[in-house]
Amino acid sequence: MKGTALANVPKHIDHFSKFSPSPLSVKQFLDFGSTNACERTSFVFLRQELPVRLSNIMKEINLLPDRLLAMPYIQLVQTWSTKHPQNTYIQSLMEILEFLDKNPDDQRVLETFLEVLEAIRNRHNEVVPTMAQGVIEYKDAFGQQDAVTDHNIQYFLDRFYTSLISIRMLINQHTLVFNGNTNPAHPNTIGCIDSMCDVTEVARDAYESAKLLCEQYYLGAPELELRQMNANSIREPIQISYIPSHLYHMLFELFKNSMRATIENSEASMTLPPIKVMVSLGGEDLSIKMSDSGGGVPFRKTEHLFSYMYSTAPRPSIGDKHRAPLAGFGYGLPISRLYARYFQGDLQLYSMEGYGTDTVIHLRALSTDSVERLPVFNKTALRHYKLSLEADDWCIPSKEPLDLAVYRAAK
Ligand code: P4A
Repeated sequence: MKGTALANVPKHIDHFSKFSPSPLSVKQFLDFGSTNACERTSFVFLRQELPVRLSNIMKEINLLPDRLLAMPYIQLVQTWSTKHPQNTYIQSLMEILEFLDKNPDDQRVLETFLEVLEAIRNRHNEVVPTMAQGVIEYKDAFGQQDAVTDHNIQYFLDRFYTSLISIRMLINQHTLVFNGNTNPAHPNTIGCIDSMCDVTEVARDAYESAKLLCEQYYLGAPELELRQMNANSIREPIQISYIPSHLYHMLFELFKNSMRATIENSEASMTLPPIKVMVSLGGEDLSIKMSDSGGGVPFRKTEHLFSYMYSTAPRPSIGDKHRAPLAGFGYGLPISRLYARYFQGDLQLYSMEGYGTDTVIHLRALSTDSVERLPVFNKTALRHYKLSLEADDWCIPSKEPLDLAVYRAAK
C-alpha cells in the first residue's frame, strides 16, 4: 500500500465521520434493485455511503478502554495507527476511496467496483470472531470485571456489529443485483431480500437444521408445534418483505437454545416436551414467539445471555470430542437481537425459572417501516464511552444480617 495514501487515512476518516449514515428502508432496497435498477446510481451512492459508515464506526473503535485496545486481536481491526496497514477497516476504506474520482459512466469502473466490494465482504468475514477473540484475551488478562468495561464493551460491540451487518447488507445488495445472475428459483428475491418471505417456511427450515444438529449430539430432538395467525387475511400464508437469511439466523439460534434446554432439563423423563412456535401478522407487526419447557434461567441471569463479556468462553479446541455442537459460538443471542433491531424490530426473552423460556422476535410488517437502525458517532455516543465509575444512585443491598441498632445510629 502506498505510504502517502496511508498517511491521509486519518484525514479521510475525520471527513467522512462528520456525515451521518443514511438509513434505507427495505422498500428502498427493493426499489433500488428492481426493474429500473441503476448500477450507476447505486455506485455513486455507495462510494460515499460506505466510507461514511466505515468512518463513523472507526471513530468509536479508538474510544474503547486502553486496556482493551491493547489486545493483539483488537488491534487487527483497530484503526489509524498506520502501523497496521493490514488492518481490515483501513484497507477497505482506502480501496473505496480510490473510486471517488472515477467516472461513473465508465462500464469498466463499475465492474472493478463490483470486484472490490466482493473482496471487502470476504475480508470482513473474520471480523466477528476476531473481536470475540479480543474479548477473550481481555478476560484472560484482567478477569471478568468491572461494570464500566462490561458496559463499554456491550455498547461498542452492539454498534460495531450493527455497522458490520449494515455494510454487508449494502455490499450484498449491490453485488447480487448487478452481477447479472438472477435466481430463477426465487422470482420474488431482489438481492438478499425476499418480497414474499414466507415466515413459517423459514421457521420450519431453521427447526430442521437445528434438529439435525441436536439429534447428532443428543440422539433425539423435541418436536415442533407451529401455529400461525394472519389477522389481515385468515388462511393466507404469512409473507413479508424481509431478508430470509437474517430471519433464519435468528430462528436457528433460538431453536438451538430451546432444544438444548429442553433436552438437558428432561434427562430423567421419557418424553420430550415440544417446542411451540406461534407466528402472527397484524397491521404493524409480524411477531414470532418460541416457547419451550426447558426449565428456564433465573431472572438475574437472563441479561447475561445477551452479554458479550459473559458469553465468550474460550473456544473449545478443534476436534474436542466433548464440544457441544449446540453451544454455538457464544454470540448467538446478542447478534440475533441485532439482526431483529437492524430493521426496527426486537428480540426479547422471558424466562420462568423452573418451567421454561419464551423468546419473541418482533419485526415490522411493512417494508416502509423496516428502516435500517444505524449507529452514528456524535457527542451522545462519546458520552457513553466517558462514563466513569461513579457511585450508583441505588443502594447496594447489604449481605450482612441487618443490625437495626447500628443502622439507626449511623443514619
Ligand atoms: N434454560 N433455558 C434456556 C437455557 C436454559 C434458554 C439455555 C438452561 C442456557 C444457555 C444456552 C442455551 C440454553 C432457552 C431458550 C433460549 C435461551 C436460553 O432462547 O430455553 O446456551 C448458551
